[in-house]
Amino acid sequence: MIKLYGLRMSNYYSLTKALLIEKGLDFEEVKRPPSQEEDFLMRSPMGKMPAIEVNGVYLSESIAIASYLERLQPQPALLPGDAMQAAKVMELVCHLKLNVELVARRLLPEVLFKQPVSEETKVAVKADLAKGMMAVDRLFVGAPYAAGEQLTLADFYTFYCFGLATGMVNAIYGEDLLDGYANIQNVLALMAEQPSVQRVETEKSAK
Ligand SMILES: N[C@@H](CCC(=O)N[C@@H](CS)C(=O)NCC(=O)O)C(=O)O
Repeated sequence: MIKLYGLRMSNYYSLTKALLIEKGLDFEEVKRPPSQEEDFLMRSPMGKMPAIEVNGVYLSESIAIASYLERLQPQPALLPGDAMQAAKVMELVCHLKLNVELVARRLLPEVLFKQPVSEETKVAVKADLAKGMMAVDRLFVGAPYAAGEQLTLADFYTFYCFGLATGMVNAIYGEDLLDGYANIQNVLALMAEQPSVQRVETEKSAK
């Protein structure tokens, strides 16, 4: 049985949980807040959630976990069979994660923890996000899914990366990050209907 460590409030924990459900794998959720304590660092060396445990082996980083799950349970496939098409999906995932979510995350201390972020950071984040959005837009297919006809990992990253990024941008700048990005909005709407995602989101509010 796979153990999933972290908290349901985390977007990457939620994404990983949705993938486990999508793959039909048995798993157990173990509620653990992120920490720099040794017992957490041995699961996740940066002290971040999520991490999984399989037969006593720990694995952190959602992309590494997604890659493991894809090999462990190939069906339903969340990457195309063609090597280049699969790499293009991962390219989109990287840009969503590194150039949108991680950039918007710099605003998180002010939005969630009332720790003010400097004006300099807010200006820099806005400029970096504009570049990140252009990069994502160049790669995003949205017909109907993020990478084309097939539901892939990119759809799960779209849902959970923009879940955080749109909230941060709205709270700090009072703007809609997805204004003018109808294809991304359509994927968010599709993913909100995906049963695995619905279960994750429903269980977030449960004890
Ligand atoms: N690159 C990591 C990011 C994980 C991440 O940012 N986790 C956040 C919660 S969503 C966290 O644990 N933050 C606490 C901290 O940084 O101490 C992944 O994809 O799994």
